[in-house]
Amino acid sequence: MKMIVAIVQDEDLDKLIETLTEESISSTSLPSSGGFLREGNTTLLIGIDEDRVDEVIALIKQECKSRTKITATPITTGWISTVYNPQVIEVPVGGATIFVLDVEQFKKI
Ligand code: 2BA
Repeated sequence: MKMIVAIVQDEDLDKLIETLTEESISSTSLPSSGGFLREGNTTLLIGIDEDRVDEVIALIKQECKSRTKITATPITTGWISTVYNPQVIEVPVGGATIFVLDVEQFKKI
C-alpha cells in the first residue's frame, strides 16, 4: 500500500476527481495553499495498492495542466496585512507536485 500526496491546482480538481472516481480510485481532498504564491491549491490523499501507483500518476499527469501565474510576491506577512513586492513576476505552476509514501498499516474500522 502506498499513499500518494498530490498538490494540484484548484482549476484541475473537479476533472481529476471525476477521472479518479471513474477508475474506482478513492481520494480525499484538503484545501491548502502554497508557501510561495500564498494562493489556494488542493492536496489530494490517495491510498492505493503499489501496483496502481504508476496508473494514478499517469491520470494526474493527464488532468493537471501546467500554467503560468503572474504574481506580486509577498515581502512580509503580518497579522492584519501583507506587504507585496511592487514588481510582478511570472512563475510556472504545476501540473502537480507528487509525493509517494510507504503506508505501514491501512485499516478501516
Ligand atoms: P507555491 O509554493 O505557491 O509555488 C508556486 C510556484 O511558484 C511553484 O510551482 C514554482 O514554480 C514557483 N516557486 C515556488 N517556490 C519558489 C521560489 N522560492 N522561487 C521562485 N519560484 C518559486 P510548483 O513547483 O508547480 O509548485 C506548486 C505548489 O506545489 C506549490 O505552491 C506548493 O504548494 C507545492 N509544492 C511544490 N514543491 C513542494 C515541496 N517540495 N514541498 C511541499 N509542497 C510543495
